Parts: sequence; structure tokens; C-alpha cells
Amino acid sequence: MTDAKNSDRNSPAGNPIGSVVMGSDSDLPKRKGCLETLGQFGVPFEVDVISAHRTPDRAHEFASSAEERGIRVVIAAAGGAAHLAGVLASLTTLPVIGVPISSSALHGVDALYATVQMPPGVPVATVGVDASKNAAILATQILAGADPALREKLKNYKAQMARSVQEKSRKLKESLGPQ
Ligand code: RP5
Repeated sequence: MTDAKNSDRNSPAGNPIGSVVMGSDSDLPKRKGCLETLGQFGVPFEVDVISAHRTPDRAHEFASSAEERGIRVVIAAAGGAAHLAGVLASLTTLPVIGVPISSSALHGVDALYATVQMPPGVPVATVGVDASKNAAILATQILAGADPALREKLKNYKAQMARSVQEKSRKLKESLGPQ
């Protein structure tokens, strides 16, 4: 699995089209679901640590060059006064998905508001607090617009999810016995 510390060009094989960035390596435990899910869908991605506040020049350089490097979607996660996704979105026309991380004393409410409440004209597609898996699925759905094979994988994924809920329903009814 991908290690944010080995940041450039991660997995799966191929030139990265997704970019997973986070404000600190301390966010990594809450990003595992994102990395695993992108891997399951076979989306080539890179991982990086970039801070809007601690490395603002790097944030500018990253966002300004992402499109020409072949990146098609950015997933940006940060906690606290989480400006990373918004700053990146201000510098690129690539879709940016924001993941508020619950790393501060305010348990992610601060990061949620900072990420979601963008000014008109600069959207960040914000998922729930620590919702890294949903961010990866949304990124895959964005990429699937131009990739029929990815669309097929997403359809299979949804069908599997539905089967799993049906199975839970069956087991629940079985355990409760005749009503
Ligand atoms: C945010 O501050 C990071 O995204 C992280 O959630 C939080 C704490 O960072 P560290 O002090 O652990 O590096 O910018």
C-alpha cells in the first residue's frame, strides 16, 4: 500500500491521474481508506504532504503544475483551519475534492466549515469529516466520465453494495425469527 512518506508517484502502476494530498503526515491514518479505495478501482495516483500554511509556495507550485503533469482530480485533506483544498482549487481548474480531517480540538467541525464554505466561483467538492473513502469514490466517478472501464467497475461496486445490504437484511430477519 502507498506510503505518504515515499511521496512521489505511488500506485497502482501507471502515470498518476489522481493526486492525494494532505496537510500533514499525521493525517495519513485517516487517509488510508482513500488510498485503498483508489487502489481497488485501479486509479493511478500520487500522494504528497503539502500545507497551505506551512508550505504555501509548494501549494502554489503543486496546483499550478498539476494539470500539465497529467493529474485529472485532486483530493485534498487537512484538519484545523483547513485551507488546503480551497487554496489548491483557487489555482487550478481541475476538480478538487476536500476532506475535512478531525485532528483538532474542534473534532473536524472547524475543518468542515473551512473546506466547504468556499466563495462563489471557487468550488471545493467537500465530503464528510474523515470521509476519505467517499472522496476516493467521488474522484473515481469524476474520472469515470472519460473512462468506460472505470464506469463498469463503479457499477459492479454499487451492485455488490446492494447485495451486501440484502444479505444483512436476510440475516437480521433470520436472527429475529417469525414476527
Ligand atoms: C493541519 O494541521 C494538518 O492537516 C493536520 O490535520 C493538523 C496537524 O498537523 P501536525 O501538527 O500534526 O503536522 O494542517
